Amino acid sequence: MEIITTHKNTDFDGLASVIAATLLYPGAVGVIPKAVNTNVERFLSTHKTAFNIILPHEVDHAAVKKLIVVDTDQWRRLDRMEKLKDRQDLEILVWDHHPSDGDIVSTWTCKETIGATVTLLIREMKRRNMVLSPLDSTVLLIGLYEDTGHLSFPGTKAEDAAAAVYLLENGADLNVAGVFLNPPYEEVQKDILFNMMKYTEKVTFNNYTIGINVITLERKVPMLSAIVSMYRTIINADAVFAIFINDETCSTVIGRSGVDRIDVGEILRKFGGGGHPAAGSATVKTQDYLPGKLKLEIIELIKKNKIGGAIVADLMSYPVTMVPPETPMFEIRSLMEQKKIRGILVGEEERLEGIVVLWDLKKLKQEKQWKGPVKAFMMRNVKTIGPGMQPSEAAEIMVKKNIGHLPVEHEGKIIGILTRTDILSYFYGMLPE
Ligand SMILES: [Mn+2]
Repeated sequence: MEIITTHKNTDFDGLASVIAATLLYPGAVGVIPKAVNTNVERFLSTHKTAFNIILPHEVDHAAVKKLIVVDTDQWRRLDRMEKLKDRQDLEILVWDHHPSDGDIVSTWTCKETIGATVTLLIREMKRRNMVLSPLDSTVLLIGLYEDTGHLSFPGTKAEDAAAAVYLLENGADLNVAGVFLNPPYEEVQKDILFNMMKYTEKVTFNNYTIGINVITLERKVPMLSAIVSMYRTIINADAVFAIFINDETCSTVIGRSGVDRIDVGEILRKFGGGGHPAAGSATVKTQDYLPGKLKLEIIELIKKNKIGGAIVADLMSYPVTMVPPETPMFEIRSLMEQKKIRGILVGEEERLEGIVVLWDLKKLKQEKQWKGPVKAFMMRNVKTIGPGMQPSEAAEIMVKKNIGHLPVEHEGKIIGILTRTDILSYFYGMLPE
C-alpha cells in the first residue's frame, strides 16, 4: 500500500497537495486527517467521493510500503502515523514549502520556499505535460490561492502565478473557487486591524513616528499588506512595521513608510527580505529571530538607518537642456528625438521662462507652425522645486498637478530636472549603481 498524507487541521494547500499527489502517484491513496479546517470540511462534504482519498483509521499501517508527506515535514503534525515512524523498510517522500527543518527523515525530498506546496507538485505535472480535469484544477487552484492570499502574500513567487495560469488553462472554475475561498475583506481583516490599533507601540525618533506591532495569526489571512497600509494611514505614523507570527517556525514582517528617510526595503533586506523605500516585507525564521527580538532589531535599524534617504538632488537629471524662447518648434522636435527626452526648458541664461513637453507638439496642426518660436507653444509659470526636497514630496506634486517634469532650482539657477522616470527608478530600486 502506498499512502499520501498531510498535516492535521488541513488547509486547502494540504488537501490540494494530497489530491495532486494522487494524480502524480496513481498507485497511492490520499489519507486526509480527521481534523480539517472549516472551509476544507465544507468542500469535502460535497466533493470527497470525487477523489481517491480515505481517513486515517482506514489505513492498514503494516501494509504501507511507501509514505508521501505533503505540506509538512513533521511527524507530530500527521494524523495516526506514529506506527510508521520507526519503520526501517519504509520509503518516505516529502513535498513541502515551509522554511523549517522537520523531523521526518525522507528517502526523497522536494522542499523549496515558495507560495504553496501545490506549486511544487504542479511543476512536476507541467513537466509531464499532464492534462487535468476541471474539478482537479479547481481544488488545486483553491489551495494555491489560499496559501498565497490570491497571489498577494509577500512569499508568492512567479512560479506560483505560473501555476495559476496552468490550472486556469486546465479549466479551473473561479466561481466554485470563490465559494470556498475566504473573501479578502471580512471579519478577520477587521479584527487584525483593530488589534493592531489597540496594541500599537509608537516609537518617536528624529521627529518621526514609527508604529510597531507584533500580532499572532490564528490562521492564514489574505490581504495583510493592504491592512498594514491602511493601518499606517489611520494611525498617521511616518512608518509602520507589523510582525505577524505565522506559526512557531516563522514570522512575516510587513513595513510601510511615508517618508524617504525611513527606507523600508533597505531595513527589511537585513532580514533576508526586500522591497522598495515605501513598502517591503520579509519572512523571518523563528530560529534566527524570536518575534520580540525582531522588533528590537528593527527599531535599532531605524535609528541607524541614518538619514541616508535620497533627496531630489540625488535623483535629478542634469545638465538640463535649455533653449532660447525664439527657438523654432522643428528644432524642439529634433532635440527631443536626438536626446530621447520628453521635456525641454525654455529660458535665457538659466532664467527659466517656460517648458515645452512632447505633448505640446501634438498641438501643432499645420506645417508652418513648426517654424514658429517655442515661446508661442510653451507653458509658462513652471513649478520648480529645491534640490533638498524629498522624492515622495516631489512625486506628490507630480501627481496632484499632473506634470512629468519638475525643474530643480538652486539660488536662482536651474541646476537639474526631475522627471517621472527618475521618480519611478527611485521608488522601484532601478537606479543604476
Ligand atoms: Mn501550505
